[in-house]
Amino acid sequence: MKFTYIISFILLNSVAFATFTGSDNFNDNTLNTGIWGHAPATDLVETNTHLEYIATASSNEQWDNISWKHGEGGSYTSDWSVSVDLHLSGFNNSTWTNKLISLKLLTFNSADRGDEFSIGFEIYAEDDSGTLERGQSIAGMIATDGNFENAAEIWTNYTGTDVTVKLDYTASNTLLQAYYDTGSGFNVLTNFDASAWGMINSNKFNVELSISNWDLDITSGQVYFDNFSALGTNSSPLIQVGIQKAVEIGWNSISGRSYQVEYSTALKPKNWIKLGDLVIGNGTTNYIFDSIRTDSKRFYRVLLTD
Ligand SMILES: [Ca+2]
Ligand SMILES: [Ca+2]
Repeated sequence: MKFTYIISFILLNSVAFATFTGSDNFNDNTLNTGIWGHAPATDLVETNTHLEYIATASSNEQWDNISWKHGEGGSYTSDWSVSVDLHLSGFNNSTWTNKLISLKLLTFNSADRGDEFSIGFEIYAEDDSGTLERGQSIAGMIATDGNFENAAEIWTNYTGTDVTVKLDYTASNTLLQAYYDTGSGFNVLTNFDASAWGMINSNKFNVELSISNWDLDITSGQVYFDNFSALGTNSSPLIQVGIQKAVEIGWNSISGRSYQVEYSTALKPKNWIKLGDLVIGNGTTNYIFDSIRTDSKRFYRVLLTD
């Protein structure tokens, strides 16, 4: 039996796949643009170990957001859950007219921004058809067609500064639920059977952290997100594409003879592992490729088997 050693040492780069699950505690004060889409997000800044919103008042409603890039790996065919801490402090709306600050965690159809399901924390004084309404509340909203004027909204008054909110989906009964926790455990605020949505079998939804500000100066420490978490699996039909390092093994061959390539992670292993099937010699040089995946190095040998 004749064999040849071809020895390779290869260092691997990390390989990125789309996964739904992940988290961010915003503690290193640099927004991770690998996991967050950041447009426009000019007023959302990762600082003081939070994702802070800092802005100057404007009579136009100001809006900003970041989106969880891995969100599009999720679908309504598998369970998932997303949560984040919301903070709102240092405001007094007793003298306000037409001012609002709102933080939201939301999911929506990435194709048309419809089919929105959200939960947020807001303080406001809004002129609603001639009546000035003031309040501070945790609010859940379902806007099935993207029409917020006709959205179903459920809220609960809350005057504290911090709340954890969560959106949760169970595929078996297509149930979306919005939860909040003000320190004594999660309560369901609202829920919705998503089976009415045309996107139920698609993979395309976004997860977003969003801010609305109407005419308020916001200084550091007043408004922030923290401790984002996403749990879930990618839908099975999703095609994943990744770039892997590979090695090409080549050897001089005799036409018609059979060769077996084997590999190992050690130079003198107890057992070599077959790499693919027998290769028939072409009379010049045969080549095969091996994607080495997670091994930092591999050794190869080629056996003439007949
Ligand atoms: Ca943090
Ligand atoms: Ca960061």
